[in-house]
Amino acid sequence: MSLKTTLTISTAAIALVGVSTAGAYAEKWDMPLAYAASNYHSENAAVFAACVTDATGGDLEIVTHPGGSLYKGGEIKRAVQTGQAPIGERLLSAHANEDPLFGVDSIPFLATSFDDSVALWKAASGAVKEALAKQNLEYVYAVPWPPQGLYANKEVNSVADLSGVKFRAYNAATARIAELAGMVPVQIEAAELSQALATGVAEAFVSSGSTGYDRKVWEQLSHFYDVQAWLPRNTVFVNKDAWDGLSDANKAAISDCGATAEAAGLAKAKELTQFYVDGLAENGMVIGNPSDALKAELQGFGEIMTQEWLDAAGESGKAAVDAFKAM
Ligand code: PCA
Repeated sequence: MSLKTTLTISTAAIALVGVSTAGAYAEKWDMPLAYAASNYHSENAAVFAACVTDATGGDLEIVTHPGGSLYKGGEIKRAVQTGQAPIGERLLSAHANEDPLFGVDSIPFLATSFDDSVALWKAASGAVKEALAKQNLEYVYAVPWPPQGLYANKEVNSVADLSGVKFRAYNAATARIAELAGMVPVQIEAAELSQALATGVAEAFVSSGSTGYDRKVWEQLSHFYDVQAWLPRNTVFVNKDAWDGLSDANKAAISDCGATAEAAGLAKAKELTQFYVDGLAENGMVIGNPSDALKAELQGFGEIMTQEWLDAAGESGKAAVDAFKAM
């Protein structure tokens, strides 16, 4: 018997043992993630996956695939809707063109702190869950990114300084800001951001300190303005058919581990916000607050975009925003 055959047989034997100890219906779920393995969202998802695997005694094993390695960010939601992947994590606001409710967390200057982000989610998540259900998706948990600021390769004192700049957008809201500011939007996933900056495809963007830090954008860009414009979320969802096929115990494991992950992810985001901004500064970037002029102009865009969003989102959108404002 050749060495290769021996190895193949013993691997098969190990696999069989694995199946028999994990129970007759043991399942393995691959979970695509768009962001880097070292990012706190991805680390939190790995803890969530281990939590489910443990809580089900291995009956349902979840394995994360960070960095867009299984599906790229832009493909993850469709992959889960169609059952190609049973579970996944996605920046839901990137799909606001499908349903404006998915963009409730990216309305400029509506909810600009962690506390407001939590309150907005309390007010809006019911409607978002319903919108997901209409697309064959079961909501599990969502975790915010730190507040969004402006990255540029030069000093920016007003919107006029941004005219004609190539701007990396990650959703419809960021593309709309680019349009309002006379910039040229280009949709790029975080995984491709460093390359886009290095090749001059993009020269500026809006994101958190987290993504600037992960992508080492100090290699191309010089300024970060801590605008604190909104806190978008990554959301984890399960294919509805896969969900319906689970035992009650396994559903409970996902829900419980999801609730834990939502709280732990939020705490991590808060804890790391300053660390990321400090990291940008330590690597030579100029960190500042936006000038009064820039802030006022961006807030003007926020007013326009809030109205546009309310018009598009209809009754349930308005109810969510009203409930948030009343909190
Ligand atoms: N990082 C993600 C979305 C929001 C954020 O802070 C990104 O830039 O893709």
